[in-house]
Amino acid sequence: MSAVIPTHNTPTLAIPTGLRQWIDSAIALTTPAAVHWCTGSAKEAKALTKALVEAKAFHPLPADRFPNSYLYRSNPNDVARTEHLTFVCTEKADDAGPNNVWMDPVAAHAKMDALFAGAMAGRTLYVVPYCMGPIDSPYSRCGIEITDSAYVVLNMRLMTRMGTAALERISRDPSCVKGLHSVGDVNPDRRFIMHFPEELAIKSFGSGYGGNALLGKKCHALRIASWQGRSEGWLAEHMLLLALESPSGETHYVAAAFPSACGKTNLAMLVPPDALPGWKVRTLGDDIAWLHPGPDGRLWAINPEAGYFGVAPGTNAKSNRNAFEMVKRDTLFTNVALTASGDPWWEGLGGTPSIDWQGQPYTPGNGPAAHPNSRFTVAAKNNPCYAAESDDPNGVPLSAIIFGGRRRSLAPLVFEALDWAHGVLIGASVASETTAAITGQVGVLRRDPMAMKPFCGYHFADYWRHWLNLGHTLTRPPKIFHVNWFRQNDAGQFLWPGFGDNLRVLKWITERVNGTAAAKDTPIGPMPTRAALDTTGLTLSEDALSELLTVDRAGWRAEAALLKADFAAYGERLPAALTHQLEALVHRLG
Ligand code: OXD
Ligand code: MN
Repeated sequence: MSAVIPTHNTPTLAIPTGLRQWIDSAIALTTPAAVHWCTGSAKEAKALTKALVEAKAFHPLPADRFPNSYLYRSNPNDVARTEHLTFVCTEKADDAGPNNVWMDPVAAHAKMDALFAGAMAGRTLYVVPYCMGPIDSPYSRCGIEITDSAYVVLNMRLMTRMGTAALERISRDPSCVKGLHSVGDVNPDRRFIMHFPEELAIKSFGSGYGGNALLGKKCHALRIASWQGRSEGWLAEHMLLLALESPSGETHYVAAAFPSACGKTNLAMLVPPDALPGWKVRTLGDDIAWLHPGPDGRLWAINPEAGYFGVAPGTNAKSNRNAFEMVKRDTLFTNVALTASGDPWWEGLGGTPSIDWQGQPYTPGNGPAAHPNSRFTVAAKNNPCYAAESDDPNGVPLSAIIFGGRRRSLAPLVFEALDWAHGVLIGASVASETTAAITGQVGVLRRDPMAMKPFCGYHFADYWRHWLNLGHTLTRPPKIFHVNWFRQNDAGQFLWPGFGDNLRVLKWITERVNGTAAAKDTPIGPMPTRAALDTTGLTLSEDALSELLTVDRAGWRAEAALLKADFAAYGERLPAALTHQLEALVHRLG
């Protein structure tokens, strides 16, 4: 380490040489005023928080109602993931695939190193060791993020197993992901998020926004990990993970993939309706799951994260009672509004805002008071329905995988895949109307295979092949389903109540796994008979129910034609088995 750099706390642990050299060269390049190795301790978090409050970057919330909680306002130009500035830099452009924006790795390094040169002058460089997954799990993977943002450090502390325990693991196993991040001058013209999967490396410059800056999350646990998973025989997926316990005490583990802001966090923390007593949902994860074939022929899952970076708007005691409770302490809020008494506020909460997300007096004419992509960051253990299995090094065996999207028409409430390969087609067909989690137009239908369009670190055709191959290794694969909570009638009203009532669909799914629920065969896959879907205590018109459980053959034929055109973009790499699945669907549709 350069002698001129004051170091707060060099660790005593032996850091593998390659990593030490990488850290030294990052310090030499970015020329920080100080270097701090993060331990993850409460004392450290307190000191960083205090400094952010003093710098007016953190706004303390009323300590009696929101103890140890703070509001952070990001630069208004930096409020969401920026997919057009997110690159996958593989040696061969083809390996990144048409689903990614590609840049040559040599050019990308040169571009990024020029931006990073001197970028941390006058700032502290934080070395943030983290572990994705339980520290003692063979399925976990580590990383080190170098950042000049104390906000990032505090978020990483909530979102990952961060600090000394992770560094100890890294000192034993140096194969960790190297992430270099600087907020730079938060200039969108100088903002790039580059991934180098072949080097297990990330460089992110010019953004402090979660998905761009908390490198353990989308960058590592999805883009780089999906690449790692392919070479090592596992899957990194954009999936929530939940435990569903029936009144008889039987537990099924379910993973579910939905595009951003389709209610993953709400489903992961679902509160069962009063009409279905005895059912319980516990949360293992709300965003990412890593899936491994187990020695017993089942598919096992861990959640690599340790916290939630959830969308605040729409969260309330009805939509998500658990989230509503858990953010009342130890929470970092980003870009929410404030009430007159200084409490955090967002659309859907009730009451009135006083100060908007940019810190200005709220004027209704100026748009929403909280940014539509405003967030809360909170440790998973704050969740009243946290599943203790989240810390099991072996993970949990999956009974079912669910795919879903936000679609006002066509996709019925729920249908089942005929087998694993058909399930891969269903996953590859996921489409959803866009929301505020990314920059760009809201409400446009886009194809988002496996909800991984923004997150798969390699060519989608190779990814589907990997899914298909992995299925062959499973003798007891999970059943695969597709759901849609967002069907609307001609008047634009939702047909299905959603939220806690989604348990009714989960119940049918686990009963299908047990072989006890009835289904009718349809060209797109088995669907519940009316009697098999438990509607006890639900006020739902017969018309709504029949619309939710009907297959519009003409609409599906048009969908299959669109899908064929979308798949054509993946060229010759497209696995034949997937094409056969699509042909079989067209045949069944008649
Ligand atoms: C997220 C996203 O932030 O998917 O989880 O955009
Ligand atoms: Mn997500």
